[in-house]
Amino acid sequence: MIENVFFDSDLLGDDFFALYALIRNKDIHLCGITSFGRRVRAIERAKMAQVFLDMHNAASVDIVPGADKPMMLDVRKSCTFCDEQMKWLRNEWDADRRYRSVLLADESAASYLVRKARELGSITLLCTGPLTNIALAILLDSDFASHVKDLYFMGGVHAIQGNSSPVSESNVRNDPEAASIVFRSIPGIHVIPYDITMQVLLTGEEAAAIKDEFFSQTALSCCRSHECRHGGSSIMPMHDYLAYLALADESIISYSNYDISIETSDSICRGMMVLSSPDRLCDMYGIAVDVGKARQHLASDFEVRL
Ligand SMILES: [Ca+2]
Repeated sequence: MIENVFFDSDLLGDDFFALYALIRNKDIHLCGITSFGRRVRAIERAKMAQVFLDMHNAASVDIVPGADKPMMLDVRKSCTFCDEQMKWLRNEWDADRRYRSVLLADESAASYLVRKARELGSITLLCTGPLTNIALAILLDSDFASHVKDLYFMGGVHAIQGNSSPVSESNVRNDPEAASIVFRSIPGIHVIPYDITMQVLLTGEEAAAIKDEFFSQTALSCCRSHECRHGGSSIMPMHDYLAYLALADESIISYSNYDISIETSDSICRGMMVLSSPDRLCDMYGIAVDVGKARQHLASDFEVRL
């Protein structure tokens, strides 16, 4: 059993694949969700997560909205392809339903994480968006990092061209200062980088074959987004779902040890993840993924023949 898990996410598109797998996995105890917003604000994303959890009978999970912008940068342009699916969830919120935990009073995501870390003593973080909320928690409480048992992060790129700049991946590039604080403060981070998330893919045909309509339509939106932005084939890379799998099944990903830092200078390298030879407590950078096994999990979690 993996106890005291918190999901910090920008809750859009493939984040919901990770969330669904998290709540249906009986070996993981998901305590709370914290959201990061941009064009669609964190509160709106938290409401969508609330609707989603209620639909799937996961009523005991806390949901707390977090930061709406990076620590220093302006908000950058983000994908709009999932807007229809998200709008559908948002409309469900507007209907006459009773909601419980979203907006835990006036508490921010960072102070919520600090409070829960103190209460529980030890927490595990699964992070599939920019690391702003985690960095703010570290700044709020100098002991916060010592309560983090494990942190799994979808982000960074090394061996291939990035999706945000030639040398950066968007979760890091969208808030390099936050990522830098987190990597300086928490040792032993499991990094699930773009290099390997681009190896676990759904095709457009496979997306259309998913039984659940919400996931099928979301996957098709992600396929269209990829086709439009990168050209070529209609595919959905399972970035955030693979980060979930790294937490759920340690045999899926092989890691190499590096001392990881983030380039924050105002240059074309801003947001680059720098891997140095380890000379202190190491981070773990994913270098290979068992694609067959990852697709088996995917087929089972989303009832689709792959
Ligand atoms: Ca995400």
